[in-house]
Amino acid sequence: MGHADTLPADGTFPENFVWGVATSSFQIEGAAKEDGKGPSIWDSFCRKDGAIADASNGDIACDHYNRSSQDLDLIASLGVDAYRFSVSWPRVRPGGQGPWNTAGLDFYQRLVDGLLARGIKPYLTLNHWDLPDELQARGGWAHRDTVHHFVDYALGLQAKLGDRVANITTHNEPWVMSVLGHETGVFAPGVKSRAVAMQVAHHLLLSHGLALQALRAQRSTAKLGIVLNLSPIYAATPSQADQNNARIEDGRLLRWYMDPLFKGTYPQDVLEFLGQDAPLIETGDMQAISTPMDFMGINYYSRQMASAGQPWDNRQSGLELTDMGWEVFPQGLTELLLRVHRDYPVPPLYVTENGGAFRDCLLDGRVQDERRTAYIAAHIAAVGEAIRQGVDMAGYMVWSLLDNFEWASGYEKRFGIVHVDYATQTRTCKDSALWYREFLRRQKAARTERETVTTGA
Ligand code: IFM
Repeated sequence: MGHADTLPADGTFPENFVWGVATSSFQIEGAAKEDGKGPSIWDSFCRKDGAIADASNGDIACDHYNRSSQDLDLIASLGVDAYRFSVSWPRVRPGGQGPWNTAGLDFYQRLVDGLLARGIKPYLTLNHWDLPDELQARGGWAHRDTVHHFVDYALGLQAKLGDRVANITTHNEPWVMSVLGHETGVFAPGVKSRAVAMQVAHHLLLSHGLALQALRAQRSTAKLGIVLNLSPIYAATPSQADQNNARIEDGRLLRWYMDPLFKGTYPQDVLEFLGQDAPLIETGDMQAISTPMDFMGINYYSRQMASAGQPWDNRQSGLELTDMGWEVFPQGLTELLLRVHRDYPVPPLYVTENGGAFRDCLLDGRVQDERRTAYIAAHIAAVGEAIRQGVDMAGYMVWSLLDNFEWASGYEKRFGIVHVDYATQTRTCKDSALWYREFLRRQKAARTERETVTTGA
C-alpha cells in the first residue's frame, strides 16, 4: 500500500471533498435492445466497417443494466462518496422526443435509489455521447432543434430524478462530440466537416446554457454544470510555427469552451482561424451559454504537444506511456487547474475523470496493476498541489469503475480499477481498486480524527 502512505491525509483535501468513481451508459450498460431502448448513434456507428478496432459494439458491454444491484454493492465496497454515471437518452426516450420509456426511467430510478440507500451521492450526466439515432436522422447536434429536444429531455429527467441527485452535468466533453464526432469522424456519428463540427460545438454549449435556465426555472435542487476534457498544450519546438499551432490548438480545445461559458464570447483568434467554418450564432445565444454554473468538471488524462510540421509522436518524449499511447504527465493537471482558476471566474472544480489504460493480467484472481495505481496516486497528489496553491477543488473521480467499451478502441483498452471478464461478466477488484479503497479509508479516518480534535470529543 506504498502509494497511500505518500499521499496527504493531513487536511489538504477539504472536509467535504467528494471522492468518486465514474462510468457512462453506452460504455457499460449493454442491453442495447432490451425493455424498449432505442438505438443511439453509437449503436449505428459500431456497425460501420473498420469503425471500432476490435469490431465490437455496446450490445452487451458490462451488462450493467442487468447487474446494477451487484455493481452498486461493488461501488459501495470501495468506500466512495459519489458515483458519476450517465443516462442513455435513447433508453429513456427512444426517439429523442415523443413518448418516454417507463422501463428505462425505472432503471435509473432504481440506480439512484440504490446509491442513496448505500450512502453514495448520485452524479448524473445527461449526455455522454449516445444521442438517439432518430435525432441524428433529423440532423443531430448540427440541427438547432436538437438543442430544444435536449432541454426537454433534461426537464423530463429532472421531474423523475431531480429531487434525489446531488449533481447534474449537461454534457460530457463537447470537444470530443464536436471534433472527433464531426470533424475527424473517428467517433459517432462519423461526420467529416469542420463547419459542421463547429456548429455542433455551438449547439452543445447553447443547449447546456438553456438547460441550466430551464432546470433552475423548475426549481432544481441539484448542482448544475458541464464537464470539459482539457489539457495543457505545449509547442513541440520553440519555432514560431509550432508556437502558433499550440496557440490555436489551445484555442480550439480550451478557450473555445471556457471563453463562452465564463466570458460570453468565442475567442477571436479561433474565429479568425475558422473563417467560413465558424458557427451561426443567433441573438441571445452567447448570453444563454454564459449562464452561471454551480460547478465545473474537468477530465484530465495527459498533456498535448502541438507541431506545425510532422505530427508529434509521444514516444519522442521519453515519458512513460499508457496503453492508449498517452504520456503520463501528472504535473500537467496541477498546471491546468491553476490556469483555469487564474484565467476564469470558475465555480468549484471537480476532476470528473482521471485514470489510465494499462495492459492487465488476471492471475489467480488478482490483477497487479501497479502502474495504474501509481498513475492515480500521482494525479491525486497533483490535485492536492493545486489545492495548496489556492484552487477551489470539490472532488476527484477515477475513470473508470469498470473495464468497459472504450469507444473506437473497443474492449482492447482497459481503464477499470475493477477487471471485467467479458465472457463471464465476473468483476475482480484490481490492486488499484484495493489501493483506492485503502486511501479513502485513511482520508476518512484522518477526517474523523480532526473532527474529534476540533470538537474536543
Ligand atoms: O472512456 C472515455 C470517456 O468516455 C470519456 N473521457 C475519456 C475516457 C477515456 O478515453
